Amino acid sequence: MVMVSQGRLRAAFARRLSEMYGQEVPAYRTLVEVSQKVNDGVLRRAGAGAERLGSIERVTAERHGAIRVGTPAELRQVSRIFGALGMRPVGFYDLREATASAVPVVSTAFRPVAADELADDPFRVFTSMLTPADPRFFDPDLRGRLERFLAARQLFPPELLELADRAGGEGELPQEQAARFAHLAVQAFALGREPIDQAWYETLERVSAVAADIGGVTSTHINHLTPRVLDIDDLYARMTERGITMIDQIQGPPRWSGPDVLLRQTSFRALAEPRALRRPDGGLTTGSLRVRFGEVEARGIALTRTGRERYDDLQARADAHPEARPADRAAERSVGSRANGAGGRAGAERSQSDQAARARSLWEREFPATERDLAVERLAFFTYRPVPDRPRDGRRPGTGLADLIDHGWVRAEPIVYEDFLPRSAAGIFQSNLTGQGVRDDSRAAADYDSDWLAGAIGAEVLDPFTLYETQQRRSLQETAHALGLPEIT
Ligand code: OOG
Ligand code: NI
Repeated sequence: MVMVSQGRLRAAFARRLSEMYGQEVPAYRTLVEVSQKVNDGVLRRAGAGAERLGSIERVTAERHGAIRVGTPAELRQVSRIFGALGMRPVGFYDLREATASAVPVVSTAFRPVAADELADDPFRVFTSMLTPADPRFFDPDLRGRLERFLAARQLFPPELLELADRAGGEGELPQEQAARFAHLAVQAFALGREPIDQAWYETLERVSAVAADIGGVTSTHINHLTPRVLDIDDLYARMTERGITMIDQIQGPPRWSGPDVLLRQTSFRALAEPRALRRPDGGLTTGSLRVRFGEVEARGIALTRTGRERYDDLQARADAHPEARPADRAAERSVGSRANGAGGRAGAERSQSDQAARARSLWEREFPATERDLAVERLAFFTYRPVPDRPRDGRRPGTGLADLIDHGWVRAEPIVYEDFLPRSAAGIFQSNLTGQGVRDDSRAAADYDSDWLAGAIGAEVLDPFTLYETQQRRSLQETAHALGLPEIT
């Protein structure tokens, strides 16, 4: 019997999902096509340097998706399905107050964690769960109706979950069942066809478009599928040339002359799609909903906690520039009224490009501009290796990392950032919402944290920093051993 490993199952699922999404959302095909052109260009320009943050095979196949579910029980099922693909929950993101719009969710990302699995196919899914218990969004009556609605629906057929458990338990599936699993899983994440209860959907939409997207329908869906590019500024320009209106901003670190770190993302709103709606009088009608969008990203080196604090601080300072405030406020206000006039939009663009320029100059001044400095200052994560043709003149190397790198004993290879950024994620949510919704800040938030999420999923939620740290530490130990050093400091 031919068996399919979890890794191969993950790659097959990601491929099929991409086919489905390409059929349903034509703009995604354009995005993939343009991404490919951008990557080809970088490869031609930069040669092997283009592959410093992953082989071109990995980068070309690399995607992340996003889904949203309603209850801990649904999240546990999602965890079983992604578990079958060798993906574990990593990180806790609380997006509830990260935007001006109402985004009542907490999130994690399911992804592979081992370096070889990531190198093979790093497919990841940003997964959000609704927080009906948060009284800032839902009053007791609405919460009760919402929870009853969610409890009555079934997102995943039992056959899919059974196959998932088998793949999860045994680490593989026979070929035929693997194909069946991939088929059922892709179906489960396609856009639902069942008519939507219009009144219910609109009730939720008044509170939050995200709540309606999750709790107003009887199914879930992939809401975007993001390819990876090696030059996101080039991609942004090319998409704009093709007449696709991108959001005003590339989220994350600015374009600058130093190494790529963390994650830069940008997105565009997908077209409205026709959906069957059930009117209050019971009749059917066709409405249109915008629930899917396009996104693209460039990935860089993972930062340590200290590096991440530097990043957060620089971003906050680029935003908080005193002269920028009034313009930024105007830009925020204009988000909701984009359709009404070009003035607000031009203002928003100006303030966005000012923000980008400020961020860039801050970075050029303050952020280490070489991988070497990021390594030595312990701001970013690397895999360390002994240099094969290191000096062999009988001298003993010192144990300091800086010396070892500078004198040709040790090489540092960047560890790619495999996770998400809460601020960017919130920006992605925000940029694709229609109404602002409402959040009553006079009420206390319901508590949700990483431990709560782990309890809900019934599995450990891994800490991204710990994963990178472990990988780095192991490589330092192995390198020390190979060089006959007690340790590297
Ligand atoms: C998820 C948005 C977050 C990202 O790349 O930061 C995200 C969603 O809209 O459901 O995908
Ligand atoms: Ni995304």
